Amino acid sequence: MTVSSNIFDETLLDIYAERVQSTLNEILSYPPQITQKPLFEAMRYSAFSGGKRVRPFLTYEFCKACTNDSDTKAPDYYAAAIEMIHTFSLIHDDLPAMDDDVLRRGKPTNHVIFGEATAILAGDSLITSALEAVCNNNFCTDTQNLRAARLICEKSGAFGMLGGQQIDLQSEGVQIGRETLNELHTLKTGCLFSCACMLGCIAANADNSLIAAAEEYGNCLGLAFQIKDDILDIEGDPKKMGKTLHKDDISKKNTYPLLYGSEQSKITLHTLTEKAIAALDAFSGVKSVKILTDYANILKNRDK
Ligand code: GRG
Repeated sequence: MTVSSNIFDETLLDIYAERVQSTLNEILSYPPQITQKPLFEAMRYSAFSGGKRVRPFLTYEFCKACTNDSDTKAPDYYAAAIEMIHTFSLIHDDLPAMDDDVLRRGKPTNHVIFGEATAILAGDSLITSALEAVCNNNFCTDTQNLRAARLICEKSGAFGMLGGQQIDLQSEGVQIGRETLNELHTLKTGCLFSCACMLGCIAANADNSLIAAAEEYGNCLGLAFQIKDDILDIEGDPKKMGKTLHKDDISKKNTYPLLYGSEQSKITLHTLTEKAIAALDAFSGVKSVKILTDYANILKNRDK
């Protein structure tokens, strides 16, 4: 499907969502008679339960910003892989041992439907399948695939998203300073965002200066996204959000609005969005980068 517009229009979101949907469908396919069928059903349940597909969007758009080619299939498996890692994190985050949530995207969480043990395995299998897909990307070279796989491990592992989750657990009910709060959210949320952006550049075989700019954009956007999420946890509409709200306050989580108030958090959200947009200067002269500018503002103003 061709994506030719350089002005943001909502259909772009649908086009990329469809593209990642179809790649996920291929990666998560299984023979009908397979004995471990519930595992595949659990993986597919969360992969197709109505996520916004923010991270794949970033992978596709950064690839386009580097190549100006919206039809290349190079980013397809990378975009699906980052969405699978994101899906794993949601399944595990909802488990009784973590946030113990029964609702996600307006539907029962994975463990509520499939049981805790299968939900754990579904999350684990999404990680291994994501990395396998990256290695099997025939539209990139082995060198690109190795770089992509290593990046996903770094950004989602103990020095990345999982490290952020650990800091979050350790900090519950404890007063933390701004530096630790930034570290927590940069790792927990920013890392997958920056990874998604960088994967698009890797798919395009872009040079390191563009990959570094994509990382900066992703880190700022991810942090902004988390602050917005925490504001929505207080001020949002539970129907639109599709999850239980006000849990941060109840479980004494360290969030920007709870530590610094809603107004100050909105200022920080705006500043970070502008900082993300400024990182796009590295792509000067690239027409399609306007979409990434607009997208940063769309995420800032989202209501779900
Ligand atoms: C592996 C247990 C474990 C945790 C890792 C990422 C994470 C830490 C936990 C997931 C829950 C969470 C609050 C993450 C912060 C980032 C965030 C706001 C995720 C929600 O992302 P959206 O809005 O989700 O893109 P959809 O539903 O649209 O896919």
